[in-house]
Amino acid sequence: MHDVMRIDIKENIHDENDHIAEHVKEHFTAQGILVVNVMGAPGVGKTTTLKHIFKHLQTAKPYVIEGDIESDIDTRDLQNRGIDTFQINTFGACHLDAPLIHEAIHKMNFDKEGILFIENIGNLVCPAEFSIGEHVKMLISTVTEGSDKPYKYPLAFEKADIILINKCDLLPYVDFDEDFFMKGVRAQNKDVPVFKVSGKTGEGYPEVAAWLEKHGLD
Ligand SMILES: Nc1nc2c(ncn2[C@@H]2O[C@H](COP(=O)(O)OP(=O)(O)O)[C@@H](O)[C@H]2O)c(=O)[nH]1
Ligand SMILES: [Mg+2]
Repeated sequence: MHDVMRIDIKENIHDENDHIAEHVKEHFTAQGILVVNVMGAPGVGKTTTLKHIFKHLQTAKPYVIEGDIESDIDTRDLQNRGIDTFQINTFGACHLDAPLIHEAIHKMNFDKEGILFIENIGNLVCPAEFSIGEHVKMLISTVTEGSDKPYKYPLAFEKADIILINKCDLLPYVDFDEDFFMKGVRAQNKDVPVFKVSGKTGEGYPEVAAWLEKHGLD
């Protein structure tokens, strides 16, 4: 009988990813660029949020990497607004990883200090597992998704450095139990700041932009 050696592939993949992520982060820290990993389910308002935040940045220049399985709809929209945006299509993969970002940044031009927003693939599971060189993980949840999401997707809420509750303009029309939601958030993440925002009315975004501009590169 042959000896069988077990290899934990998942662990090896994460080690390699984390190594490259650390390199990417150091690269951006040296350039004075804060990297924000924007995560959330499809349609929670990730792109809408970016457009609002850009209006309120006082000094930081915004850059964007758009992660999508297919299409460049968001990238064209942002480029038409004058934002330096680079498209990554994963053609099936459910999250971005550090090697993809490493490859992308060598094709981009960062001429000024600022903030690089990386809109991850719309998904509440896989993106939370992979670092991509970010300083900040920004998780967007919505009142329309239901208040049980912190209980069902705990890792995303545990890892978040900032959480936005979006679509607050729809609160009168949905049964969103904010106390239950916040109890679930706090069970995973005691101190994470939570901002209530609306992509429809624009409320809450000045505070989010100010929080990001104050964030250090550590
Ligand atoms: N009512 C309402 N609709 C929103 C809000 N934010 C985004 N949307 C809409 O939700 C849809 C998805 O938004 P988008 O930014 O493309 O989401 P993404 O897939 O997470 O990037 C669009 O039709 C937006 O206009 C909000 O705060 N309130
Ligand atoms: Mg989008």
